[in-house]
Amino acid sequence: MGVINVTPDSFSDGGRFFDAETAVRHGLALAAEGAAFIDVGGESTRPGADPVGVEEELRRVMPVIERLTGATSAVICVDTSKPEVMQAAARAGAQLINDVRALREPGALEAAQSSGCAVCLMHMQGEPRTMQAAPAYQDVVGEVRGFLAERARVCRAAGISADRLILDPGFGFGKTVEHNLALLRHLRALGVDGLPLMVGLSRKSMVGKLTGRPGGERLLGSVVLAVMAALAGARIVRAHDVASTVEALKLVAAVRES
Ligand code: 8Y4
Repeated sequence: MGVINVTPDSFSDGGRFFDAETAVRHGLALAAEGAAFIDVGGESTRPGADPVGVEEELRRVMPVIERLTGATSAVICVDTSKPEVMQAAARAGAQLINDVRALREPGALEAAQSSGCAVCLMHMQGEPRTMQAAPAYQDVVGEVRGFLAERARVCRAAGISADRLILDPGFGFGKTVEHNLALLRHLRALGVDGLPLMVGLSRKSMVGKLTGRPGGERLLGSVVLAVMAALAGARIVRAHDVASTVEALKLVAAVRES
């Protein structure tokens, strides 16, 4: 899964002017590099980020989703927690909802169900603004697994069939490096009912903390973690550097399938 951000921190002018064409070109490039999914997100979920309103989020993502769905065979994924954005994106042709709040916002469960989209349910402790202040668990693997199992159960009870569900432990979302390492070490134990697992490790602070590399120099570390996650059973890898990640995962697949 390739990522295109349409949040102000990704615009050189600080977000006053948003160029949908540039984002669409980026999305098409990621598809050409081998991304099966393009994730389009208009709410920054970085640690410390402020919430964004529904009108602003629609203004950011919809022009990009509308143009991309007609222009690529990659599956378009909308990264949102808002029911209005889920519905609008689905009407424009998005087929996957990536919700870091796992459909816990009011109306989100019903919107996702009626959209017909598949859904990635992600674990997060707290909210983006404060989640990295003091992450704490008794048993991080057990608690993340329990949360994902419960959200999957709620989704199925709401009419979202198992073949529409993907689970994600949410690396970095209310987790210390030690928590992230425990989750990656025990990724297989996070499996619930055979549902596919997605991981996002690309460029995250964990890579920086373990290698000493700043944001722009985390490609090698990100690809190594992607390979380790794939070997541990991850089925979808969310990444910024699609060409390198796809190349690495081709090798993983070749070794495993021979
Ligand atoms: C540089 C750029 C450094 C971006 C860090 C980041 C996940 C996710 C994010 C994830 C799922 C991010 C929306 C964080 N991470 N969705 N979203 N799983 N499902 N940070 O791990 O990429 S945003």
